[in-house]
Amino acid sequence: MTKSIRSFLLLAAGLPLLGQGGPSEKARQQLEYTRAHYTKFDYRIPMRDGVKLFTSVYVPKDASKPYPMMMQRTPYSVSPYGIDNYRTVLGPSELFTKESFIYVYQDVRGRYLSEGTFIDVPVHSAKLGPKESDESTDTYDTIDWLVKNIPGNNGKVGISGISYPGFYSAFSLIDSHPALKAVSPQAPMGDVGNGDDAYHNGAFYLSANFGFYTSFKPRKEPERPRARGRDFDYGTEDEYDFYLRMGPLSNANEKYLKNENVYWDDLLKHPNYDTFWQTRAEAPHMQNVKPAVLWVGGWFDAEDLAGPLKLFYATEKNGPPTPNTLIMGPWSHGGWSRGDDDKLGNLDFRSKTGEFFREHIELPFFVAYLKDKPMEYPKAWLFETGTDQWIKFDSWPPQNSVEKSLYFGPGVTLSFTAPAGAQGFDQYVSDPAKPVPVTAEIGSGMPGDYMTYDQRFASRRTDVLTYQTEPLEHDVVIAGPIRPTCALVVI
Ligand code: PG9
Repeated sequence: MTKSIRSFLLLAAGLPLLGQGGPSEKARQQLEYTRAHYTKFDYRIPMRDGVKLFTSVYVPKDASKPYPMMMQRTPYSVSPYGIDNYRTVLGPSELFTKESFIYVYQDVRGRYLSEGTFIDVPVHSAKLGPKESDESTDTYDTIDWLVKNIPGNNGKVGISGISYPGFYSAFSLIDSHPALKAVSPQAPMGDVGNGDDAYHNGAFYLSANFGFYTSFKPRKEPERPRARGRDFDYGTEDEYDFYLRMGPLSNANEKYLKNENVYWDDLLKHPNYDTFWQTRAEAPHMQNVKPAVLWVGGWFDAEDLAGPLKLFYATEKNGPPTPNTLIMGPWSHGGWSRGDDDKLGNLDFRSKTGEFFREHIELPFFVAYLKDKPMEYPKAWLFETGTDQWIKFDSWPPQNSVEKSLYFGPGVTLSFTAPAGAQGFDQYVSDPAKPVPVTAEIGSGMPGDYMTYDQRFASRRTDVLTYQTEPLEHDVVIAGPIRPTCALVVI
């Protein structure tokens, strides 16, 4: 698993990133606060098809008033397990822990202590029978049970999650429970076959997926997370060399995965955007969305940049006019959930963008819709890189934006003016024995900030085409969808 995904998953499971000497002093204080102000309960909540989902609930000890419930549904475990073991932070950030909600964490169907069978990137079926379930009905049934059984709740529920938990957050919007009032799908895996995680416009994300699926595997029966190292010896820390030695991807099973991971096998069985992937896209199901939605994504998110944008547009197009806001910041995958985020790789954004988001956007959103403290949100609230400023937009793309075309031209040029004369073409020889690296640095796994890297080391290769405009005579702001259209002919 890549470093960025591994540390992100630890955080997603509410575990402090341990330094060399164990929990930090800050994590110790957070844990002390959580224990002093909340009581933890564990439940196995029955779904309509009888499967029971393991759910941990943290209830404020101050029973003087009712509280809304904030929920996260995850395939990455709701560790730590056991009613005597507490998460250090409750909610999307430590600001929530002190704001006081009832916090709900659930192992999704088929993962860790929940019953049932896990389906990787499951499909939504609009034709479910009364006793048939999918992730939208599991969310509905869970909310229904919580509202009826958790003492001291105010009947309002919010859901938030990043990446896979973001996928489940978006799923909760389908035929949502009436108590679900506010949802923030963050870096949701909205279209895994085209733009998120597996394939980006046809390119397979090898390092990220091989690293992920070497540990994200089917389980045989409900189990707690097991401490695990690598299941096999890579034989090198040089990833470029490792994949060259692997040879064709079909060798991965024989050499390393031993046919134990159907999730990985599915990726290789579907290299094109076929019905397998089309039926897993969430955008077609963003219909008649009723809760308020805060879509969150990072401009430098190498895993799920497409998801928040595609699902925001779909929700906007399909209506009804529920509060539907897009937040995009200068962040890597999940970067907004921790740290100051004033820098990423070699870029300096000159302000603490993550802190700003958590304090002025994320927490107020849930307080507004779950604690009746209304707050007006713009249609889009985006961080413009370059000028390094947050800008609010009443519509997105902006009303004053002008659609422009950039054209490939002779001599690998790029221009806002269509080239004169007949259509041309460029060509290069791609040698599988010398593939193009994504970074000059050889690490282990896809570095989380690699989208900020200087790619000139690659653009000089004869098997890379780099199109360049003449020097720009004025600043250009790109605001809105970028739709590349070009014909790639492989001979
Ligand atoms: N979006 C991340 C991921 C999911 C599936 C495969 C690879 C990466 C994540 O949930 O961390």
